[in-house]
Amino acid sequence: MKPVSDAQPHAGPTDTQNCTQSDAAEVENFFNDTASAPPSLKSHGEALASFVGEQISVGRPIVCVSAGGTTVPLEANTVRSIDNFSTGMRGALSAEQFLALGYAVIYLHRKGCAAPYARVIADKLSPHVDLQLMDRLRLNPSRRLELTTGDMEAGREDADEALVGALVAYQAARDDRALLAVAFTTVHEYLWLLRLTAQHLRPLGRHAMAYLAAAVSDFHLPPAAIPRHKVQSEGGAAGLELQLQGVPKCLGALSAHWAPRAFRVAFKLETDAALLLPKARAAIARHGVHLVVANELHSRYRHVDIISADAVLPIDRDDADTPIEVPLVAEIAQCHFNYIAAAAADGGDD
Ligand code: PAZ
Repeated sequence: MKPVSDAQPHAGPTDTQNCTQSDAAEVENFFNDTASAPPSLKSHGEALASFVGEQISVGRPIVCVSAGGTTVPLEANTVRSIDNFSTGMRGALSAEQFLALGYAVIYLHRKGCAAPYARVIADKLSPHVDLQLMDRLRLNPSRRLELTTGDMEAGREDADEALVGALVAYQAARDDRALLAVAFTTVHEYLWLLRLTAQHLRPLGRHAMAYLAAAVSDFHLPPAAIPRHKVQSEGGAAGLELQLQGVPKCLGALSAHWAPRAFRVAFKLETDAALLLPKARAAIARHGVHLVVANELHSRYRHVDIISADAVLPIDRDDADTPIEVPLVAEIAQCHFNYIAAAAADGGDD
């Protein structure tokens, strides 16, 4: 069995053939309805263009880390939605590891979920601390943490080592222009922003990576089927029947069209451990990703398997003080490095 770090996507003759025709048609139909595009798409595009340009100019690899769960709104003026479980912690911890390894990170995350470095402050001070609020925190000369809001200063806290470390690391990443946050809530926003991000990564060729840990809804109400106003309950003893449809499978499009030379890592979560390996392998074959990180809900912070087309590498958390994302990201980055080196050795294209 080959080491997982020789990861190649399942044997399609070329990367660009890993998108089945029906998947491709569904994806195309979804993006043809531009009414479902988030209004922020243009500003995100500008931020991505400038961020990617800066990384290219300093020769830094970029990873898009997705994190958190997507929602399926049941109404356009949304009162109710169906949510996918994910705290975002996997993505937040992984993003920190990638930054420590010298990557630039696009953190494509569910608004309000755990975020790199902010997760430490959120855990110790207030669950509301996100990346935006991190910009308003500073350490005063007597090492107390201050929240500055315009002219006001509030919430002075004695900062322990973990808080100081998180704030300093965040500020270093920000000042180095190595971290860009892009937020979604609904599955439709996620799909548009994933495509936009992947398209911006395309010029990096093999020096880009997609590391997709977000928990993305499998079923949705297509944009055209979402009622405008709150669904009414009068006379509704019979309850509410919903006919959800499958969400377009975009991983294949990412592999085939959006960023075909990027290194692609998907995640697979199951609650029935017996399904993990077959479903992870099926994802490699169907979507042309290089690796799938397979995890079971309740053991996900203790054990994961990195699965390639012909190998399985178990990763365990063996030290209570070291999150599993440390060995996980180290292994994934090694696989990415091998992938870049393989092209270079072949006199490759990037
Ligand atoms: O976000 P979190 O730390 O609570 O959990 C991480 C995870 C289980 C969402 C992630 O490791 C994962 O498997 N994401 C893909 C989920 C899916 O199969 O859609």
